[in-house]
Amino acid sequence: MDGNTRLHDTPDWIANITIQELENNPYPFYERLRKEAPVAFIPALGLYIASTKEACRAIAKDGETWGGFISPAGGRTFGHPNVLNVNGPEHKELRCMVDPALQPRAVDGYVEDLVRPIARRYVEAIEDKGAADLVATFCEPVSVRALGDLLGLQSVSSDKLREWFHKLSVSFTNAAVDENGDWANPEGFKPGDEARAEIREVVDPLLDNWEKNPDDSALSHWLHDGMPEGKTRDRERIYPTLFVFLLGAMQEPGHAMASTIAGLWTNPEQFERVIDNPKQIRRAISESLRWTSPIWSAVARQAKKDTTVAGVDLPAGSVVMLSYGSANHDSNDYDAPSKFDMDRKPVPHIAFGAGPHACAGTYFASEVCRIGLEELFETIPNLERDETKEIDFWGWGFRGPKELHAKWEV
Ligand code: 261
Repeated sequence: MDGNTRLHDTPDWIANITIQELENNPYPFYERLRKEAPVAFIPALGLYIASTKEACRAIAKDGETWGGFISPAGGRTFGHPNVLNVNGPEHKELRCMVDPALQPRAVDGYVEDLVRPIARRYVEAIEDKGAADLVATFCEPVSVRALGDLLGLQSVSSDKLREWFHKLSVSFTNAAVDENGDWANPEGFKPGDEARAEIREVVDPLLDNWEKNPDDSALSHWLHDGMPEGKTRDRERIYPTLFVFLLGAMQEPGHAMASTIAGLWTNPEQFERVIDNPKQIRRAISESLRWTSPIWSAVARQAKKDTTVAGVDLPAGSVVMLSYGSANHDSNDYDAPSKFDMDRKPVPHIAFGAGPHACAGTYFASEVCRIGLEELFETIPNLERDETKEIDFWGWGFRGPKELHAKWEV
């Protein structure tokens, strides 16, 4: 955490913030940050946070000054080198490994055949029940099955993939440090350690097979693409990025689907409009990504040289976390930002980031959500919120509804 260990004049309201408060509801704290300290040092995290759209965008886009950097808890969870925290040629190599399967042109070629049957299967499993928690029975399973099958993990059950991302997520977001900069809760990394060990046990034999028998799966391509004839990529260069995918790319399309439904439930007129006109699902997803950004505050950058952002001087080595979920509520860009409103002016959100480390899965994730929600709304057009159950959003690093109780006449 070099560059961040200097003494800071931190006001009490910032010094006393806890990760738990942020996880329950980050919005009030961030509203004040955006007004009073758009780039602020947060002692509980041992790093800076950027909270406005302008600061987040400026940092993300400026790859000359800012390099991709993983939060300390993220580095502890994924290991090195992963696609989030390498730069220059090393970053290019890992992007060349993951990008081909996720290019819009490639996705258009397979995504219907991949995702629609999956979505149909999970909606058929609940269709006759008349009630369900859509997070556990639909959003998460569709999200993990779509990416799991793309990667070549057909032999791993959806429940196992869900367990893995939940465990990796607990570890990734175990970010609190004490006054010495040491982990406040070292036990919090255990679930991630367990998941990683199990993932290697399951995936190693699959990689053994793909080394000799390449196929169409994305992981087979990760092994072979860009390698000299007869050589495959070293596994230590694959696993850290695979762990990144098994967390973020597995979890976030599910969060996005769930938040889209929850957002629509806050606006019955717009919900009805989307059910009647599925072409509007794309717009609903986009507004939902702004309203509750799934990767709310989980990516960071490190200054390569001394620089100034939002009037704050940041020495080389400073780490700044980009809180996109806050940037997407910036009142400079959005009126009444906490309202879900599909009809608002389409000012682009920054939920997929920007610049050299912008999300590789932007198009794939959006298509998974679109097809998932199309199948759900077409099969169960009389879907309603179960008003007897609360909708609790949770998470600061990653955010979405914990459960989403729906009912319908069968
Ligand atoms: C595939 C993107 O995954 C992540 C993004 C940001 C933080 C952690 C992740 O696993």
